[in-house]
Amino acid sequence: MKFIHLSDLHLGKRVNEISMLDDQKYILLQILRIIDTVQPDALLISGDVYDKSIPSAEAVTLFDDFLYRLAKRRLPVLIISGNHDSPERLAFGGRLMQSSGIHISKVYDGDLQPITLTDAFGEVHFWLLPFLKPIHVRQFFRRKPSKATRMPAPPPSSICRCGRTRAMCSLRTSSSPVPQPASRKRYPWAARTT
Ligand SMILES: [Mn+2]
Repeated sequence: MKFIHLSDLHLGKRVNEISMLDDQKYILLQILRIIDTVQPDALLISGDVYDKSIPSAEAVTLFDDFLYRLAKRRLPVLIISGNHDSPERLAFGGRLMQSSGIHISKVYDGDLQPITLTDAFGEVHFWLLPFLKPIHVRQFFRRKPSKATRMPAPPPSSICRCGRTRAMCSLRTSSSPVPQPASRKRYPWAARTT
């Protein structure tokens, strides 16, 4: 399967207070031209559609126009949200757009189903896993550690006076005195300064 992979469009980005929107408009037109020439089976947009989680109206309008032009070409589009995107805002209207071939990752809820596209060689499965942090997925993967992974407590006889297990103890022998911090009495100048 032949597909074009895009990411990090960062639509609406400003650099040193200068809007990149005109450049981004130009780049998206160039991408449409490449699509018309290359004729891919799908377009992937892998995160950071926008530069901010609340994008500017101009950035939203630009992306809306881009999606419309892609849908008119009957080109399947697969989009995931990146760390700059708001997954909820990017997913707005996503289920409605599916019938137009625009597939946007939903807000992660522990359940992921692939989008399956087919070409002359067979099926290709796309798993739209958006950018996630451990805090987003932890609630869906609560598992107790298995018995095999739980470490048994060492028997008391194997613990050295220094608190480490005998195997880990650098003293190697339990009869050696545990080193104590040097007494301040040995350094009379230290006592004078306090
Ligand atoms: Mn990025």
